[in-house]
Amino acid sequence: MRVAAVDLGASSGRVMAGTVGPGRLELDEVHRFPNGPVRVARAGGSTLYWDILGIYRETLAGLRAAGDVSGVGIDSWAVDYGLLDESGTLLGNPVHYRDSRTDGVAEQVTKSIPLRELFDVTGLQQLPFNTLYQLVSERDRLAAADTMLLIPDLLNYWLTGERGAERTNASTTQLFDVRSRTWALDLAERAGIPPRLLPPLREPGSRVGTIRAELATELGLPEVPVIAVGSHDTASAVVAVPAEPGTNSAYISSGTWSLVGLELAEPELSDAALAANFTNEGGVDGTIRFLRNVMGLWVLTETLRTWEARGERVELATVLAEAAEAPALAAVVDLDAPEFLPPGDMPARITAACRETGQRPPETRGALVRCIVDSLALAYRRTVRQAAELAGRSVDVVHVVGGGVRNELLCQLTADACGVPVLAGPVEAAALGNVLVQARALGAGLPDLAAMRALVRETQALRRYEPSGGDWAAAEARLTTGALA
Ligand code: LFR
Repeated sequence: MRVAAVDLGASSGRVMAGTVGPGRLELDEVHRFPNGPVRVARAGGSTLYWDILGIYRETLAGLRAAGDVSGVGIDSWAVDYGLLDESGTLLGNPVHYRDSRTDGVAEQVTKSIPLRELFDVTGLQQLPFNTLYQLVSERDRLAAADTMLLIPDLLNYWLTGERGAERTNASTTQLFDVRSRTWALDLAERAGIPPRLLPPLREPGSRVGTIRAELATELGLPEVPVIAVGSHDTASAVVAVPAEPGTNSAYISSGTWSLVGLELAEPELSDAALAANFTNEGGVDGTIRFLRNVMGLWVLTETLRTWEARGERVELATVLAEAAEAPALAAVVDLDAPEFLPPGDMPARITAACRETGQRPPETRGALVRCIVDSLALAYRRTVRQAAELAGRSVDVVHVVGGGVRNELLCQLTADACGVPVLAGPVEAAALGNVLVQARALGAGLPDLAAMRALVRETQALRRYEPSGGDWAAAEARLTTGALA
């Protein structure tokens, strides 16, 4: 069986043709395109947008390139959305979650809806860009809107004409009740968000509709079903984590963000989970993705962008090789600090963070990249340990999936920092999870997550990294005590 998986990341989008059969799971990348924020001026400032029409155009180009398939599924980053009026017309261009429109909004909302209550209902971590806060930031404009569609749901609407909200992505909005698995309509109302904006929910694996006939004729696309996969990219990536049943494993979905956590059967809503800012996002087959967002490779790619903007030509492979030679744990920073969220001059921010904690800032490019990679591994260590403790589990192996798998230095340092083996792979976990859920929906067997993961283990290249030491506890202490390196 052959299906098309559209996997949209914050820095690139790709369309994969996936082939599934007994002992067979293959991806063929038929189209890849850059994605990223577009800053546009307005009175008194600027707004950071997504180029949503460009994304749609490239999605169509990819589907055309995929040729003959039996199904289509779309996953993307979470939380962002487009608003439609009653006629289905897009009202304004979707805003990027790194835009500053949500500055201070969470603080304002939690004055009237206490954080403990918000967490109790939604199970969600506090991120300034949660859909709830984005909608509140544009509350005055919502009167004109009839429906809010998250990015994959919006593209699905353009492909099929059907409106709805796929559940795993809906669970990231902070408007979704984690226990009843329905929209938290009461909470929406109290936050001033019209409940009519929240469309009917659909389960991953259900059928959204069929590619519209005009599109099929105009573009030569097959008139095939569009399947609601785990449309949150992290939900799809977790489907393809090749965990063995019965093992104590944690996962890190490592891309622009690093999503670090465990798969649970029930949400973990304790005060301690709230204090540690963990989230309970909805997974495929009713699982809970108990995890925390760690800033991720964003800081590294933004660093390269800063250097390139200054006219310095920098190759990722070269600076990573320099970083591998640079002294270990010479300086570490807390990558979860809010100053690393917006686009900008990361080297300057890292230098400032080192000075604030009394550490000597890195002086070469290799040392700066080493500081980022060491700091990421340190954040993984802290988060894996917290997740295990909060869920009352032990962790014997850490699975790393996503683009970060290619970063061998990071994988080794993750094993060192966490003190357990790392199993790295697959790289294209989100696309594989997308393909697997479609294949099941279209009748390819694969009854449950265990069967899907067994197929991933059987067919995908995985690499094991053994822990080799390092004084990570001392490095961790430096983030707070500011002792000189
Ligand atoms: C990863 C991801 C994260 C989400 C962030 C913003 O691509 O989907 O899970 O918190 O992007 O949407």
